[in-house]
Amino acid sequence: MVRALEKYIRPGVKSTPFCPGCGHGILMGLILRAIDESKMDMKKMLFVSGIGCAAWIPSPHFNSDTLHTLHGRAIAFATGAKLYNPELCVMVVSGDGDLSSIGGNHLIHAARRNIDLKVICANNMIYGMTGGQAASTTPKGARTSTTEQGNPYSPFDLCKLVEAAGATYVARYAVTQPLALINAIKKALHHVGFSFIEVLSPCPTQFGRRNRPERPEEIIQDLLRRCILEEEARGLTEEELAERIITGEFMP
Ligand SMILES: Cc1ncc(C[n+]2csc(CCOP(=O)(O)OP(=O)(O)O)c2C)c(N)n1
Ligand SMILES: [Mg+2]
Repeated sequence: MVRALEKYIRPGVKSTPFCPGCGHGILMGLILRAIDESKMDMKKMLFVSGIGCAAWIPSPHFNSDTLHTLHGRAIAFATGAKLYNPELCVMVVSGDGDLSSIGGNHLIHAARRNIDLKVICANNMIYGMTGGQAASTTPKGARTSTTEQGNPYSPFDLCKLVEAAGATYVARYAVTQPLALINAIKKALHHVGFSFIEVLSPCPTQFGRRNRPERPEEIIQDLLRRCILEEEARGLTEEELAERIITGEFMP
């Protein structure tokens, strides 16, 4: 068997910590595929992550320099590294909670300054690693360990947030749209300026078990049914769009 991406995996890494049905492993493969197709030299890259399941995507798995930092502070560390060595291609891979809840201020200000970082946010709409608490991305009404009666708050639209703050490449895709996602990551790799990709990644263990759909294959089918490209959404009514998740490139 030929494992085409094996050279990008750090020697000694035999498995990942992700639960069955988690989307983070799919995202991990797609990032490596985009790097491979872009012919990026991993020696000239730095991967920065915070704390959470998503933060394990690059570290310790990628055979490159990785900086596994403090919860919510990945973008702050990444900014420092990029300023110190502007030649470095700095990619931040972390979770929705890490980047937009505790780390929300770093996110918007790095976008405002248009710092040349490639930020990939694995959005499973919950704090997965710590027991399923509500995040700033948890949908209204969703049950989590801290909102047992349903989340009373509306979530951030992360793409609108960073776009309004000043990000210059912004896209959203689910792990069920692998080719579009690889393409978006390739574009972010070549874009100079603050690039942000929101990746919808299922978490059956913490989100699914408290909500519907619950089972991994049902969550995947649900994403396949609900994700719609921005251009396809244009002709639809508000009612037709109610259940849909709009994906695509929003900036430039
Ligand atoms: C200062 C601080 N506060 C809280 C925590 C506990 N903590 C670790 S990861 C995490 C949430 C991670 O959620 P997310 O970034 O969405 O990643 P996921 O596990 O869902 O992939 C929390 C609250 C911490 N490590 N440090
Ligand atoms: Mg999360």
